Amino acid sequence: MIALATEVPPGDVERLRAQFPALCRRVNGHLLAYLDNAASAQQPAAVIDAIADYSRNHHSNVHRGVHTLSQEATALYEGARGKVRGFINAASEREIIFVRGTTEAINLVANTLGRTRLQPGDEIVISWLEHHANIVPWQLLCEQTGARLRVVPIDRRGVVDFDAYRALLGPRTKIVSLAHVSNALGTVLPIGEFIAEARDRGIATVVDGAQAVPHQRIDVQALGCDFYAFSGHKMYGPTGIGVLYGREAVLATLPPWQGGGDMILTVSFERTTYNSLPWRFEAGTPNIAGAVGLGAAIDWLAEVGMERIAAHEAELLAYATARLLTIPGLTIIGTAPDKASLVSFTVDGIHPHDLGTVLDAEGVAVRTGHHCAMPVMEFFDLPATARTSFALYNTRAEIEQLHAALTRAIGMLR
Ligand code: 7TS
Repeated sequence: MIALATEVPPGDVERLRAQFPALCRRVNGHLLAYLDNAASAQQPAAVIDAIADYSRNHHSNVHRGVHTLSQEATALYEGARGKVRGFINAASEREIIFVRGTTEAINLVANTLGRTRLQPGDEIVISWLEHHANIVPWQLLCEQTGARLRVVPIDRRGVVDFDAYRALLGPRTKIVSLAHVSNALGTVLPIGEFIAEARDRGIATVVDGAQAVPHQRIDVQALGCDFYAFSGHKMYGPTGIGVLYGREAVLATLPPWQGGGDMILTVSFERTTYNSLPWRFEAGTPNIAGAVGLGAAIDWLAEVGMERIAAHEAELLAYATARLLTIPGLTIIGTAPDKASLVSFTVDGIHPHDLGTVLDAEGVAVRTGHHCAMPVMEFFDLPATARTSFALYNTRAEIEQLHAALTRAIGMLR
């Protein structure tokens, strides 16, 4: 259990909540209980204002103009890169590539590292609990190269089998790509141990950190991974911006992916030379406003403190788990000992979509469906689950609102 001293006092949460305009909304006549944070978290005023300030006062294209606005936009964009570097403790800003999100980050790795390193018969190892973003790019790569996808099994709790993982690693394994935290089950992988096993064998490592970055401090150097991917919109920033961290020694050996402006040094019809890191992987005008918003989210998170966030969310997870288990017929899917602050569940005899619809009528926002993790649903022999996922601003009162709404929904739908 979490020591009381590290929990965020209730007054603190109220002060944090007041900074999120969307949390003050009413939905269908009820106070909004926003419990779909694993999909996208809400944005604090500091993020919204930073984007508005950029758009009002500094908007221009980056890396091109000598004029003042272009220089300001460039400084803001590159300043955001510096903030990301510090946030995940990368060794250099050359290792921080701005992308659209986790999905694009993984596709970038598959299309550069994957396409140049894989031979027919080589193997890529993922796990059973991956989001589709960490499955489909590798399947496409397998089709293109003749490589083979190998999948590490999970158990009934949703824990990835470490021994089976070790047994799968062999001379043909070229890439390991694993979620740090499962979006469908909440399982937290001891990712450092998984990475170490692969690194010892000279295998490239990719981590899908989409669900980890908002909840715990990430140190990519301590983890020792080659790549780490995440999305701005799950960490209180805007959509359309995300990050691929790549270890410089690996990135420097990769060919470009997309071609166009910004990623070149010189172009002629005979020969094009490419820009240095990280711009070599950022073709075209980037999402400048998005990067500014992400930078503001990082500043804001640093002010709140990742340890404080982790403690508060662990407390919410324990409380929600206990409260949900009092509901007859409710089963929690995903019971790993180390879980992030989300709970997937089913209720006997009721389809999750029907539950979600009735909960929405009560102002409670949860996710229902396969969560872009269809193999997980297949493993548990379910079409879908309902999922409540918590952020730093959620409260016990909202969990009570969920509990009451669920109880009413079950009475209505049974
Ligand atoms: N990986 C994981 C573990 C995720 O949870 C998600 C998004 C992605 C990758 C893809 O991120 P994107 O920003 O590129 O879309 N997960 C969810 C979810 O759980 N509900 O909606 C999106």
